[in-house]
Amino acid sequence: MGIPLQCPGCQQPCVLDPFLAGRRVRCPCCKEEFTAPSPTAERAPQGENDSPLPPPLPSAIQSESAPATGVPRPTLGCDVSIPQLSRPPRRSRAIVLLSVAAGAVAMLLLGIVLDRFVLPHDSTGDENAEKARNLLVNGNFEEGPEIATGWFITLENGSAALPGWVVSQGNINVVDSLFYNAAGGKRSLDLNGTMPGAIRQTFKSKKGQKYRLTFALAGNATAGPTMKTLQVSAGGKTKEFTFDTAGKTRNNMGWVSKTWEFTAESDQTTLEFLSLTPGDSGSALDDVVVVAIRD
Ligand SMILES: [Ca+2]
Ligand SMILES: [Ca+2]
Repeated sequence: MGIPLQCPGCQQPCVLDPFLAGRRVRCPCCKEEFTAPSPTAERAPQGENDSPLPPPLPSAIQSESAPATGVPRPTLGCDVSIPQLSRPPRRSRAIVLLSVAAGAVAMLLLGIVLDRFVLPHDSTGDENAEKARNLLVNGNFEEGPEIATGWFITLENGSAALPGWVVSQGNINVVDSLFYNAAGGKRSLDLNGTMPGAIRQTFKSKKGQKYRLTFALAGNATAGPTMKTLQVSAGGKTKEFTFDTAGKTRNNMGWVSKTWEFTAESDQTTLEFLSLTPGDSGSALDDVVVVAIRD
């Protein structure tokens, strides 16, 4: 049996299905939203001045809107069936919106983390492209005199036995990778032969052009000092680099990549690596690359 009531908005007499008692409903006539009275309120005694609620509409009107499922469809007295308000409470909507926003932020952060720390970057491709543009000859020291496996040779000041390079001070060693691991290929240098040495190479450049030098640096840990130091010079500038061989071995050289930029002063530039380490075990050097770069 329906609950007779009056829409608080348009005052239209209505008959509410008991199914909606105590729930939020909308008047189909004026669209006013209000809470349907509970059965208890419905039976509350009316005062003398209270207006009696209108009689219920014929049950035929209510039953016409019953759904095929057999579940009574709620109706009001304007002969129009009304749905139960299904809009979630504001707090629920806020929670949903916050959840969506939090999810979007989480996806964004996940993308950043994957991009920066997980997904592999094509650094190998970049390095190969840079080596292809290398302005130096034999920057990896793979060309040169034969070296007995697991051994090294000593090149004295003035030697041009290494294609592209000249020994410019003291002496150096060209070392087979079975004596100590090269950064790349089968050979690398010890900038101290039996004493501190230096090597240099001159390449065509363009005055005012900026260049980037990269090279692999480690140290010959066979003998001290532990800290190995070398000086790079080009374009009228110099820069010192150090490498700590503490904990390093000939099988675990700990090669690191170093970068330095300089500007050419003329159409020819000489790049030099000079050992500042005393003794016969100095900085280890491999994979030297010079490329022109934009400002
Ligand atoms: Ca090499
Ligand atoms: Ca040496």
